[in-house]
Amino acid sequence: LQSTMSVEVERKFVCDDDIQKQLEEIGAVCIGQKQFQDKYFDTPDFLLTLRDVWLRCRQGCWELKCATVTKAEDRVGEPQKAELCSRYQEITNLSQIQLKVREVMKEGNGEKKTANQTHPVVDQDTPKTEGAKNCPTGNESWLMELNLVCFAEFTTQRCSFTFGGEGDESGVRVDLDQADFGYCVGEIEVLVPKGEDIQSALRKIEKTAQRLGLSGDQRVQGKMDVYLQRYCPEHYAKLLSAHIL
Ligand code: V4E
Repeated sequence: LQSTMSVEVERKFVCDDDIQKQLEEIGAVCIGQKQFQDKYFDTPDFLLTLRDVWLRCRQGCWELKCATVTKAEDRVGEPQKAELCSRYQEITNLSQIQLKVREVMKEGNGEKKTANQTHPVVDQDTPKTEGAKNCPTGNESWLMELNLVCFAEFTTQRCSFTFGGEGDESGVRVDLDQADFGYCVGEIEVLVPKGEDIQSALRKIEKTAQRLGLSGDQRVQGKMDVYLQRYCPEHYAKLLSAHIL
């Protein structure tokens, strides 16, 4: 990621056995495979995830994903399309992550939040050296200070595809993920830089989904849904009743 602030718009899909062939048929090119380990953190009473805020350490780098709109707001306008796609603000600069986490925790402790936005996008300039700053030095005392503990840990094998040229699919990426606890899922995603057009990303994702022949009538579970359902049923139940998952 170049910027520490962008919005990830994505749609998950169930991948069948010939998905790789289908992707190649519509002009997708495999840009590589990788394996990464994710560790997700929250307070023991789930202060962050119950607010749709996801703190993780991926291969030693910190990332925070925050819902930019609530699920209810997402249904206004174009119901079918919006519901299938999720939008999360991504923050990768460690001090911005810590700031945001503290802010969310304060909200969780009874402070009022802004009426229309779940998590307003904070407009801060990105320090040019953010990559270096994010690499943990082994000093993770901020986690203890904020009472954050690891609640999920898994490894993913990912095969990524993109589309060349300037066409409808430019900027669209398709990831095929296989988690080590035995779950596979596909994602069509577009990363939208801070302040740029989300609608165009939604249209591109929709177009790619159509070309892959995906029907939009089922809710597809992400890796985290399946992980929590299997290994942390209490946490899972709480997120379900809060309509986070
Ligand atoms: C669980 C969750 C989030 C954490 C990240 O989940 P996801 O994007 O599925 O992981 P991954 O590995 O594909 O991350 P990437 O490499 O793309 O950055 S962010 C939001 N949620 C909640 C959530 C939801 N509301 N709905 C669905 C279908 N999945 C997850």
